[in-house]
Amino acid sequence: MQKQKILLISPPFHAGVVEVAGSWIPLSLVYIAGAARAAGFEAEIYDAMTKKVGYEEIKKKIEESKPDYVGISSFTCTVPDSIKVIELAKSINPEIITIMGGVHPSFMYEEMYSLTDSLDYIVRGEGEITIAELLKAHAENGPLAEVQGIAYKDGDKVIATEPRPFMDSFDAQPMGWDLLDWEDYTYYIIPGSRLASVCTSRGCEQECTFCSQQKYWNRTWRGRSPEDVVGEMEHLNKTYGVDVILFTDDYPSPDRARWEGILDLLIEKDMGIKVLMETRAQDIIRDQDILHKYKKAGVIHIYVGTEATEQECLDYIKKDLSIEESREALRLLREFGIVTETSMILGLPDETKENITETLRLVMEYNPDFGHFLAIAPWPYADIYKELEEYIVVKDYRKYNLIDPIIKPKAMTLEEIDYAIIHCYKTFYTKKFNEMMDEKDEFKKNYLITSMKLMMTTSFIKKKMGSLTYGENEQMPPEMKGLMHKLMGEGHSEIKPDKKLKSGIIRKININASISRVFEYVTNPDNWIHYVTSLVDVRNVSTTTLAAGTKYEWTYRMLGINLDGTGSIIEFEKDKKFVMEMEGAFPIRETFAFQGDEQSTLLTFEIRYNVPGKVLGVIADKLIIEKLNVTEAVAVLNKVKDICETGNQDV
Ligand code: B12
Ligand code: SF4
Repeated sequence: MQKQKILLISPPFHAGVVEVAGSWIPLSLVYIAGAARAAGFEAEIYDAMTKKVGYEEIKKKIEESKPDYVGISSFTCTVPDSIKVIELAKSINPEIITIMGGVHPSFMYEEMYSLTDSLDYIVRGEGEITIAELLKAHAENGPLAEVQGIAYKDGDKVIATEPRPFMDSFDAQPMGWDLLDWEDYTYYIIPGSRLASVCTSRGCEQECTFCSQQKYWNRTWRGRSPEDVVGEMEHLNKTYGVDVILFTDDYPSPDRARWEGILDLLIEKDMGIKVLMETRAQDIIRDQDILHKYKKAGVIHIYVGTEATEQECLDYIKKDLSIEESREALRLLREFGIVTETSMILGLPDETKENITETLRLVMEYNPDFGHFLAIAPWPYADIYKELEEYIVVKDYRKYNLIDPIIKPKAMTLEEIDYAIIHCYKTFYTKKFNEMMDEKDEFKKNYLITSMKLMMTTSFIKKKMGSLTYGENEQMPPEMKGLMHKLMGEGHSEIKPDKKLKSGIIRKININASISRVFEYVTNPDNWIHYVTSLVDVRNVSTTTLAAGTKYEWTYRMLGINLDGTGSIIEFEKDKKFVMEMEGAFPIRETFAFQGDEQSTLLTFEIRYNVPGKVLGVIADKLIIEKLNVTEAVAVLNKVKDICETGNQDV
């Protein structure tokens, strides 16, 4: 009998913060795929999040793969996109069984069934044993009620079976590493690197009230043995050339003996793997006598969750931490040459402008290499939720991304919170620019500069700090502009907006369709990703409001790199002309001119752009030469012709 197949998909959602630094492994799916295969099923992974593809590609993938089951992982801000994916699966084939896992559906299973009719099962909590039992029970018509840790619908009733106890140990799990497209995973800060994720422990015994993780793992902690962890790292290194690894653990180091065992083994194996991780400030202080081992074992970057700079606030969110501990931990890491990152949670109900000013002052004093100023997101299953509920003014889960403010504090508006966050970013990074240029450690200096460049060219930071390439420079403090020139090289000024765009090509095509049909098709933002194949996402634009001045955001994929930018419609003359200008790595203007009648249309397409000089160096030149050339223009025109003539998007 042919094996049944599960296709595991990551939701195509992008908050644009952590993704700036790398393209990350969907580790939950690697574990689930491994467990499904061990249970006798075929498994496939489609990492739509990392591939930055849209629903059209996901649809194609599902159609090609013909799975019996589609599984998706979801946390709160990815819920709407996860639902869209399973709805898509059902629309392609209603026989496909859909399964969701992850923190949000695990707690909010009733809600999930109220949001969609396309969801068959939820795997609640740790997934490996549950998925194996669920697939088997389903395939063999076994009793579902006996499968621990799932939810499903029986008529109108949502049934949740009894919780699944955590595995005693999760050493030696079967993994689906071979199912990943390894070319996709790299840590942009270290060019040419191959990035993977390893989970050395699960859970956390702390009780921070804003955190979903301690709730998810029921305030338990389990660590894998050092041999198992390092063995897996060695396998990844040898088999896939992995040389940068993120430890996904919430808290990898509470057990010092185990942790030191991992460091010792890494030192002994000397694989040259660089490790990125997070831990608690207290452990850094505890480990000051072995911080040299961290460094030697390859740990290059540590995130320490400081969360707040006022003791009162730390106590309120039950963060068992003192201000002094945060300060000391960051100081120690600096002393050992490890890159430090931390974040502050802003926007709790009692937040005031004065508090935020003080938080910023103290963060500057803590002086981490990277600082994040996050808007509190009230996960509906977190301990703090009840206290925050009455202050919630935003319900859209997509915005529960730690960037968009959700809570309106008593004494501040949402706009004020957003502005305060922007102000914190600007002030903090202006100071950082200066320090970075003076950094003595060459590795660290390059690391910081590359990170900064990446941050500057992506939508989130641009939104927060003003465009550093051109356009919205007004938002950038003058001293920062100067530093940016220094950072990006002398050519930086050349990518300022030059409305007299120089280079360009023009191509024309005859289309056997009416001018109104062609105009309508070309100008509909929903269609842009269909006829411009390297465009992977267009955001914040509505088809109904399109006019000169309409703005939008886009993501392009070129030479395997995703580029974000903003665009605006410059001219919109019905059935005559459509001009858009895009701002990102370099300015591009695209003009579509329409001539014709009810029967046929002559479509002229012109691309103009500015060569950005030395600024983005070889990459930009390659993009211009290899991509924005005749091939691209002709491909666009052919696609428009094909679709307008046949009405079929898939041609
Ligand atoms: C790596 C990571 C990422 C990566 C990759 C995510 C991915 N594709 O998996 C990247 C960098 C892209 C990312 C981004 C973000 N992340 Co993130 N991320 C993590 C992190 C550190 C590890 C996730 C992981 O791999 N865990 C290891 C796996 C094995 O565990 P697991 O996911 O829990 O999976 C198990 C079970 O949950 C279950 N399961 C999970 N999924 C499924 C699916 C099926 C079908 C089944 C059957 C079972 C199942 O089975 C698995 C095995 O037991 C977690 C924190 C953490 N420690 O989990 C945060 C975390 C998930 N991220 C979070 C957030 C907020 C974000 C961002 C919004 C941050 C930002 N502003 O940029 C963005 C949003 C996504 C985006 N694209 O922009 C939050 C989510 C909070 C919440 N409750 O909703 C977390 C929990 C961090 C935190 N401490 O708050 N993230
Ligand atoms: S914030 Fe960190 S330390 Fe606090 S409960 Fe969550 S995982 Fe644990």
